Amino acid sequence: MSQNKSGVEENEQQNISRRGFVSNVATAAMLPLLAQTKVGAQTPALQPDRTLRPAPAQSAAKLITRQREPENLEFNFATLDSLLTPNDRFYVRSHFATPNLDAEKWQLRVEGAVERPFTISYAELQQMPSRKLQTTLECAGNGRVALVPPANGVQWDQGGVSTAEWTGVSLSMLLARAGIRPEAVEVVLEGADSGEIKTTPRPAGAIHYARSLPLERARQQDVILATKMNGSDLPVSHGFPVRAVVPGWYGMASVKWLTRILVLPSSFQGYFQTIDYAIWERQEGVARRVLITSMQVKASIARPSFRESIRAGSGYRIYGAAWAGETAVTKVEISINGGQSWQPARLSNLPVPYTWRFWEYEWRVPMQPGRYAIMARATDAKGNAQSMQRDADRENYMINHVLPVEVEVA
Ligand SMILES: Nc1nc2c(c(=O)[nH]1)N[C@H]1C(S)=C(S)[C@@H](COP(=O)(O)O)O[C@H]1N2
Ligand SMILES: [Mo]
Repeated sequence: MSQNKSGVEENEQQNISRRGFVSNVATAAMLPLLAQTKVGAQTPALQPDRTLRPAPAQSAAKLITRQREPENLEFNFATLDSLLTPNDRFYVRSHFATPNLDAEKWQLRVEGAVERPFTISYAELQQMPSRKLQTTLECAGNGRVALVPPANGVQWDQGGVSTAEWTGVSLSMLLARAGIRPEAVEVVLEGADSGEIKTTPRPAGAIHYARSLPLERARQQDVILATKMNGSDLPVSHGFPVRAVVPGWYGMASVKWLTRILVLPSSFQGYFQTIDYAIWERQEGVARRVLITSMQVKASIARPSFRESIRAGSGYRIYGAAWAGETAVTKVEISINGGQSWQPARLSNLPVPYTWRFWEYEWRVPMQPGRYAIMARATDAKGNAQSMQRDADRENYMINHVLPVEVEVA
């Protein structure tokens, strides 16, 4: 692990090489997710903590660089210790160079299939009534490093996910002010960032980052245009001065550096809507392209970390977080034998809508030395449990099948 100028850990190579680690458990094709740092003896107790905490100064808490340009930084999931991820530990996922916007000059244009198109300034937006919303954001490519064979895209380990409290104005207020015309069906959110796509198929020139929401979803009060993250102005990397937050959906819907809202009378066929951030789905035997929306139920293990050495006969606390997008996590189960049998984990904080829940499990570590495959599997309120198998039609997105973390008991 080397340090670059900004002090961030560089271990992409290490992760990629670990992909080849052969596991002899039931899910051999799925690679253990790799934690960067051993949590060690002074593991902080998981607090049912809804308050904000100052970012700890330890280097272990720093973001992991996956890509420098554009900026793609991963939350160090092994350091999970609070419900809200401090801003300087929150993962960053950007497709183009980070735009440096001046809040004084920033303007948001609302136009398209509306009665009264208008432009609003930052100061004006700040004067509107705002709401606070806590939500877990997960990149749809989170966990991709585990896919075999390797999938295209940023090689996220477990940390393409974080949670924050956002403050902002409901998108619905701006839509109401503009007056939605009857033919409107979707609302496109466009960012100020732009660039060229490097993989085919692709448009010939530069495009902006843009995603749409069905009108129905766009009108829900909990879709907000956030100006604050965990009580501070949005950091530049997270969309300063204004970003959308679409709770319960994968991160791609929460458009950063928002500068335009375009109401459409038809479904949006943008690049990040149909080519990227879309998967295949089979219905009645027909495979069709489906856009990615709601986060799927998932439990991730923060402790132990990959290949951690654990003392035989000891008591060991396995823990992590689980989330389920627009619905609630109802159950997390643990297996220490590669999925042959499962025990319930304890859900350790009260459920907060759209927000991950901590879980923990006291493991009485066997006397028998050897390699153990630890798994966590979550179930949501709709009865969906995490699959044991990867659905290949999802290509490089929506990675929520059960992944083992292998440890050495010695
Ligand atoms: N304008 C813009 N918005 C964007 C993106 C982007 O590249 N440009 N990336 C999206 C993706 S894929 C994710 S996962 C989230 C990440 O938000 P974060 O960087 O604040 O964690 O932002 C989304 N919004
Ligand atoms: Mo993402």
